[in-house]
Amino acid sequence: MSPGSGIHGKDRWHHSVVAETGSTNDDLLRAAAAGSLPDRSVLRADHQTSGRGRLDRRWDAPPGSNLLASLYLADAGPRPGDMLQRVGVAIVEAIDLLATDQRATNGLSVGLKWPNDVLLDGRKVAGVLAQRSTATPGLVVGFGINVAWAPPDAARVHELVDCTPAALLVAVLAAFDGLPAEPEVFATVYRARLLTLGQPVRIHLPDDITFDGVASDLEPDGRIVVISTQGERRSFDVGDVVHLRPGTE
Ligand code: BT5
Repeated sequence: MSPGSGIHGKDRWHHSVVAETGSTNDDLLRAAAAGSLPDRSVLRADHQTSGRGRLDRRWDAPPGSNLLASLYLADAGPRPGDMLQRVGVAIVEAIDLLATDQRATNGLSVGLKWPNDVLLDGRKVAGVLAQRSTATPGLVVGFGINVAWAPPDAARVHELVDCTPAALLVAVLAAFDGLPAEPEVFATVYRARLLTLGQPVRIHLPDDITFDGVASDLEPDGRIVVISTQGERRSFDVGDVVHLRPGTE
């Protein structure tokens, strides 16, 4: 199984920066459709006027304060979801590495909420959004990391370490390239960064149906296994889940 060009191709990233755009994901999808985008393109914006979250939600950040970037991977491999996991882990590792370098000592820890929200001190510090190019086999993976600003109840990297969005992007790309290519080895790394395992969760399914239990395992294909208090074991795909909430709700 090929893990995809984004992993094999340890050649350089094709890096662009813009002061303002609508959405870096939209820009790369458009360039990919026009056939003009090299593999491993990366676009960073100081400001997005219509930053996207999943399911048509918004991603907010005041101009110049946060890291807003997208990667284009021309061949994302047979399981594009793996790339989301890889970017999520790369963000966690980059923040961790900066904290180690700066000997950050306030004890705030960073990790992943399944499938790939990044949490700092239990609050969301980064979100990842993958979108397939309709015109090419490529995948655009965008990420927003709160560096100097966060909305209420979310976290900022500056609570832990001092860095600029540009420096953080370099650290994320280096961490991405340093991840193990072999899917089985990477799965171990992903699992080690996942805070959700062992947590009580509520799975929100369509039609207002919920399933409560403890997130106990991951299937080899990335689905999360939840065991209810009655002992019922079910696996959920990200596509089935409306919202997953670790905690006691
Ligand atoms: C995500 O969506 O977490 C994916 C966010 C991806 C954003 C990047 S920025 C670069 C690239 N270009 C884009 O246009 N998008 C990508 P989701 O899980 O749906 O989270 C969105 C929800 O998080 C919103 O409904 C808000 O409630 C909340 N939110 C908005 N801005 C936030 C922020 N800066 N920090 C934390 N939460 C935020």
